[in-house]
Amino acid sequence: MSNEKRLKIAIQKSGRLAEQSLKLLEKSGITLAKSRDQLLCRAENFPLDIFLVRDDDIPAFLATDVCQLGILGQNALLEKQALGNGKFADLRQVLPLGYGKCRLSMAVPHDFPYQSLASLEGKVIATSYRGLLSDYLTANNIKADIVTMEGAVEVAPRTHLADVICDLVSTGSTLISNGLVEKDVILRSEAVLVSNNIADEQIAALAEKVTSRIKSVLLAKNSRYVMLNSPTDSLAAIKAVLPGSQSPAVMPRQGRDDIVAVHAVCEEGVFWDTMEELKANGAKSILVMPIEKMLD
Ligand code: PRT
Ligand code: ZN
Repeated sequence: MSNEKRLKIAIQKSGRLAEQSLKLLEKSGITLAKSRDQLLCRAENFPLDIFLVRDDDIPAFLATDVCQLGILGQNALLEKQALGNGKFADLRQVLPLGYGKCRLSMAVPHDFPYQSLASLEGKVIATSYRGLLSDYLTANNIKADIVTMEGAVEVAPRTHLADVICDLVSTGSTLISNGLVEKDVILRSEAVLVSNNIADEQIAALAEKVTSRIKSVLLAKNSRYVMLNSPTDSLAAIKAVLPGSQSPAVMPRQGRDDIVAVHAVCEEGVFWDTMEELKANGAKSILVMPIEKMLD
């Protein structure tokens, strides 16, 4: 049997981050050998095992070195760190991943007389984020009672369990349908790649390789390859309009000295208004293409 060392990475088994986390690994060239119903899946083509677990358990998998990398919401990591008495202090956010975006916010009933955070003095606040909330209240010198709830936090004011709530919000529709209004944002969060302190050199090198591949996937996802023809005398204006492009390639067109071809990798979104601005500056035959892979 091979005694090759294997990196272990923990991702959410099912829930809001599960699909995208798995897709991100797959796009990074890591394919699973077994079904997703198991706790542990071996990657076929990379010395890596994937643990499919509840997001709340990922910090413990990392802190105990069962896994060296994990993907979870910043909110979940920071909450564990806030409550963990230093147990999770060594866990490091390596890379924001751009999905699972949400915010942890205070929300109050429509008829609650909210002027500022000070309006919460002496009130009862329901939340699943006791650690982050109590740090926030302490930092702002507010004394309030916290009621911890595992779910359905938004019903707490209606059932008189609490005066106000502190919960995750993404679209805001849950708050609206429960007659609540969003106030202070305590934290903005997204899914993040987290690492523990990796002592083993070989495992650290594998983690570095996976991280670098994920970075490349994210960069390619946000980037576009742009090709266009530019009048020679408006080249400077056109270069200035290309978003997030360092140094476009400029090539002569055979038999034409009035136009040049411009090829650029734009590391920001290329929207219709950018294309219209390019056109207004004289650009012709503008092509915008997705990039499949990119390695710096
Ligand atoms: O089973 P497991 O423990 O793994 O999953 P879970 O049920 O604890 O977590 P899950 O899958 O619901 O969320 C995982 C992560 O997704 C969270 O830790 C956040 O980082 C992120 N995320 C992004 C969200 C939301 N958006 C979100 N809207 N997590 C929860 N919500 C809930 C929120 O609590 C509220 O009940 O959605 C409701 C509000 O949504 P809107 O769209 O109506 O505002
Ligand atoms: Zn959870």
